[in-house]
Amino acid sequence: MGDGNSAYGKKKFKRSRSHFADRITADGRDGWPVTEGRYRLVACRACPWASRAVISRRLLGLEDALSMGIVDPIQDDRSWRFTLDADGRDPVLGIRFLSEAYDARETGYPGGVSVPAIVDVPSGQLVTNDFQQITLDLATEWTALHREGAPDLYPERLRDEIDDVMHGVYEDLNNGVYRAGFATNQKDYEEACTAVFHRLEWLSKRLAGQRYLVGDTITEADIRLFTTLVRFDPVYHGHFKCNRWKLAEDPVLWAYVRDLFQTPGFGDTVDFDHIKRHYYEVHTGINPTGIVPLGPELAGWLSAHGREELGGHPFGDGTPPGPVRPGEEVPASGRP
Ligand SMILES: N[C@@H](CCC(=O)N[C@@H](CS)C(=O)NCC(=O)O)C(=O)O
Repeated sequence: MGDGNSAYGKKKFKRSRSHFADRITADGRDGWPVTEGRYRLVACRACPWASRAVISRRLLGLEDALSMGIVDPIQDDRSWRFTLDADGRDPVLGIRFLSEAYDARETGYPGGVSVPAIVDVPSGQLVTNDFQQITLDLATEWTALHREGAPDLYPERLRDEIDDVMHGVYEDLNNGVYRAGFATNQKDYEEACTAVFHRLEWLSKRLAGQRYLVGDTITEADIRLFTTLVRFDPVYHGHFKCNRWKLAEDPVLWAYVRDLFQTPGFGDTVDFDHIKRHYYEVHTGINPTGIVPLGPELAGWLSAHGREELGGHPFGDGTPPGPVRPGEEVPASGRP
C-alpha cells in the first residue's frame, strides 16, 4: 500500500515498492510497445505521484495517444473507484474499481492498489504502477507520439544532474512529508520534518538565481518538485505537521511554484478540492474527525511572480501545450 491508513502503524513510514514495473517502450521489450490509443492512464488528482504523469502527458501532448481516467479522491475499502464517471464505471475500461485491472493482470495479487496506473485497454490488464518510471518513459520512450513543440523533459546531457537533484528532493521532501505526517513517535517526526525544511532551504537558495531546477528549461525535476510544493500549504503544513513555515512565507519558493502553476500544463491539472478532501478525509488515523479545513485562501496562486526576469525558456525550443482537452478540465470547485 502507499499512503493509505494501512501504510503506517507502530513502525516507521515506509513507501512500498511498485509491484508492477513493466515498461512501455518504443521497442516493446517488456511486451508493451508504445502504441497510439492502446493504453489508459488512471490517475487521482489528489495524488502527487499520479499528478506527475498527468502533467507530463499534457506537456508532451500525449492526450490522443494515451487516454486518461480520473478516480474519486476518496477510496473505499476496495480502494480507488470510478465514482466520478456516469454509472460509476470508467467509460473506456468499463470497470468500477481500479483493482479490477490489477486482478486481470495477476489473480490474487495480495498487494495494494495504487495510482498512477497504466492499463492495457484491449486486455484490461494493469501494465505498470511504477510511479518513478512512468514519467521518464513518457518523456523518452513515447517521443514518436509527442506533439509538435513538445519540450525535452529529460535531456540526455542533464540526466546526471536531474537524477541527483530528484534523489535528494524525493528522500527529504516528496517522501519526507509523508514520513513526517505518518511518524508514530516524536523522534521520527522531528527527523523527517527537519529534513523537509533543510531541503526547502536548499531549494530556495538554488532557485533564487535560476528560474528552473536544472538547466534553463522545465524538466522532470521541476514536475516532481511542483507536485509536492503545490500541496504544501493546503495539506502538508497542517495535516502532516510540516509547519515550521508556509511555502507562501518563502518568497523564492512561493514565486517558483506560482510560476509553474501559471504555466500551461501545470496549474490546469491541479484540483485543490480533490487534494484537500483526499488527505483530510482518507487518513483518519491522523485526522480522526475527517474535517477538511477551509483554508488556505487560493487567490494568491494567480498573482504575478516576476520570475521571467531570471531568464530561461520554459519549453526550450518548443512551445506551450494548447488548451486542456474538453472533458478533462478541473472543475471550478478545485480551482483558485
Ligand atoms: N506505487 C507507490 C506510489 C504511488 C502512491 O503511493 N500512490 C498513492 C496515492 S498518493 C496510492 O495509490 N496509495 C494507495 C492507497 O493509499 O490505497 C505506492 O504504492 O506506494
